[in-house]
Amino acid sequence: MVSRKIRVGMIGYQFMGKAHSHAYRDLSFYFEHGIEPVLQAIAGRNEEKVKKAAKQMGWLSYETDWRKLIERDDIHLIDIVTPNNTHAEIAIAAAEAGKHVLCEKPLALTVEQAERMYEAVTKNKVIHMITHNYRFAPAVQYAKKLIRDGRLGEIRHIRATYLQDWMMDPNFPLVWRLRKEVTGTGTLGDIGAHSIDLARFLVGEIDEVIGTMKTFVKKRPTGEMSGGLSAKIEGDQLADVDVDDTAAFLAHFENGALGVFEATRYAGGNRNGNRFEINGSKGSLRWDMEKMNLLEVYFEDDEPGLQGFRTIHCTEEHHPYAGAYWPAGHGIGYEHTFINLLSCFMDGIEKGESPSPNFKDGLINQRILEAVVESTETRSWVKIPN
Ligand code: SOE
Repeated sequence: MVSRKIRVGMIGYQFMGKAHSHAYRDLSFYFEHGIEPVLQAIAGRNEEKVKKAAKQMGWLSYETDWRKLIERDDIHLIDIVTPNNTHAEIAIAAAEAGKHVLCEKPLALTVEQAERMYEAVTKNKVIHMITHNYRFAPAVQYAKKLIRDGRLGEIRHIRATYLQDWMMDPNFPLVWRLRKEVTGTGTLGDIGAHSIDLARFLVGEIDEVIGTMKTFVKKRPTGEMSGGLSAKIEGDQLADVDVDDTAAFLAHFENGALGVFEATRYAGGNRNGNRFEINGSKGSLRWDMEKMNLLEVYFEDDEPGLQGFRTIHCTEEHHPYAGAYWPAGHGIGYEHTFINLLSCFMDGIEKGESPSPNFKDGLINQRILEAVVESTETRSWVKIPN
C-alpha cells in the first residue's frame, strides 16, 4: 500500500505526550493505512526539556513556541497534550491554519470554549478527535458490539465508577490538575469525563443529571507534576484547592436507562479503577480497566443451572482491534488503546470524516460536566442542552 505521510506536530510532552508519541511510533507495527504519521516536531516552552523529550520520544525537531509549530508548512496535524486551559486557543489556531486536530480530554474549560472549538474545526473542515482512549480497549469495543446486536436487550442500568488514589496524601502538591483556572473541574472533568464518554458510547445520550461534588482536602502545598502521576512540592506555602476531589451523579438517559456515576481520587487501593456494569433486559456486562482484556458477560437465556457471569478474554480476532496484535490470550495494555484510537484517526483522515469521539462528543461531554456542576450548586436535576 502506498502511504501518504501526515506530519504531526505535538504540543506538550509529559504523561500524555509519551502515550501519544509511543502510539504514533508503533502504529505501523500493527495497522496498515494509506496515511502514515511522521513525528515531525514537538513544542514546549522549556528548550532544554523539550529538546530532551524530542530525542527520547523520536521527534525530528522541536519548537519552543507552539504558534511557530502551527505556522510550519511541514505540519499537517496538531496534537494537543497540554493542560486543559490551553486546549481552546491551540485547537482554534490549528483549525484556522487548516491542520487536523487531536485533543486531550476534557475538550475545554467551559462549554463556551468547547462550542468555539467545535465551530472552528467544522468551519475549517479539518479532521478532529478527542482522546477518550478507553473506548478503544478491545473489550469495550466488544461490549459495544454485544449491545448494538441486541444481546443485552433493552438497557436499564449503567453503573460507572472511576476510582483513583494517587493524591490521597494531603501533602500531595497542588498540581495543575487541582487548580480550577488550569483544569476547569477536578476529578469530574479529569476522570468522570471518561466514564461519561463510555456511557454515551455504550448506552446513549444523557437527558438530565443530578449530582454532588466534594473537596476533602482544602489546602495543599504548592508544586507541579514531575512525570506520570508523581509530583514535587515547590515552595513552603499552602494554597486553596478550588476543585472537586470527588463527584457523584445520577443520570437519566434518553432511552430510559438510569446511570449511576462516581469519580474520586480518594478510593485507596484503586490505582486506575475505571469500571462499568451495564444491565439490560436480556443480559449484563462488566468491565474493569485494571483487567482491561477481560469482559464479564451474563445472558438471561443461558440454561438454568449454568447461569452466571462468564469471563471472556478479549484477545481474539473476533474482538475489535485485538486481531492486529498477538495470538489469542496474549493481552495488550493501556498504551495500545492510544494506538487503536490513532488507527481510527488515520482512517478518518483517509476518508475525510471525523471519527467518534470527536469535538462534537467533547462538546456534549462538556455540557454534561457543566450540568453536574450546576446541579450540585442548585441541588436539582439539570437538563443537558442540545
Ligand atoms: C489522572 O487522573 C489521569 O492521568 C487522567 O488524566 C487520565 O485521563 C486517565 O486516563 C488516567 O488518570
